[in-house]
Amino acid sequence: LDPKIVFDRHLTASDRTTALTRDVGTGLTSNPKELPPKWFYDANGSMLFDAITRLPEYYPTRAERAILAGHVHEIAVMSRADTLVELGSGTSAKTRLLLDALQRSGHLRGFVPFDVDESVLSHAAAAIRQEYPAVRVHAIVGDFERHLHLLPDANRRLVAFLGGTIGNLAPAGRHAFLTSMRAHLKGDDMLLLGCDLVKDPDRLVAAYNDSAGVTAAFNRNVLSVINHELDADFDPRGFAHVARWDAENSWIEMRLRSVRDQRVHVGALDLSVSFAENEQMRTEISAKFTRDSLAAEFAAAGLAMVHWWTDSAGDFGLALAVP
Ligand code: AVJ
Repeated sequence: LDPKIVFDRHLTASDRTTALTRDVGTGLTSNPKELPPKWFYDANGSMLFDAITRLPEYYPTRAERAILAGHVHEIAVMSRADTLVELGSGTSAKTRLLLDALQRSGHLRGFVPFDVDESVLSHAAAAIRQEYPAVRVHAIVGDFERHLHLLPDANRRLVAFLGGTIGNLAPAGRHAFLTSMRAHLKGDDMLLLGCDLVKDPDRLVAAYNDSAGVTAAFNRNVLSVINHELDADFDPRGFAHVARWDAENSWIEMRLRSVRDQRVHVGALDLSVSFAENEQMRTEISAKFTRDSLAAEFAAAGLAMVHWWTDSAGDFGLALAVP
């Protein structure tokens, strides 16, 4: 075993099953039914999301990468971080830009990737170890809504929360997350947060309803996760992908629409639920921001936005904040 990789599991397989069981039990017995987006990400879901990031319609990943490519040096100089923490790190594709810049600025010692999916995390941790032999990797399998207190300490940390994942949380959840983030940042730590911006609804909807159907497969993957992990019998083909813009809440909503009357049994819960034809179940919200709306949410959590960048089209925003 590589002594320079530490692997912490704050979400063991059994915690994961407990949390999934609770979310599915609650979500399938609510009216309307609902499932939280974190359960998209088993090994197949992480792979499908990775494919989404390369779709022509899905601009956020490319826009955020362009911002990082143009400004990582500034970010590295301002943060002077010795440790990069990445929440929801996935395959850590954009991380390399940050790691390179921090390494060039001369302080970098550690990388802390943090993700709910152990499979994607262990691959990313090993790859980063190989590419950055001088960097210690401390990988954490955890839930950023519950486990921020378990982040390892360092002299100066740059906590990156990229990709717009903050948009998966509703306003109350964002406030709780940012408040908890604020509570765990020390004086010299900084938060680097990426968020998708409000824009023409047609482009937003297209980004979540691509013509190749990859997002539809990603959406249905939550049903396969429940089938495998909770012994359920969802027929994924019995559900159609729906993506709609909710202007009032400023978020994209993904849903699964039952194409017929059907019953589903969840073995692990000994639960049977019925879906009416055309009944819709929400599976994700992806909130969209403006600079001002994000700055206000930071301020309400005791964080100050000290820098703001967008890509040239103004599609995506990257904020640097301090406690
Ligand atoms: C990984 C949460 C940033 O909301 O855009 C992509 C997930 N869902 N397509 C997003 C997602 C559908 C993505 N985040």
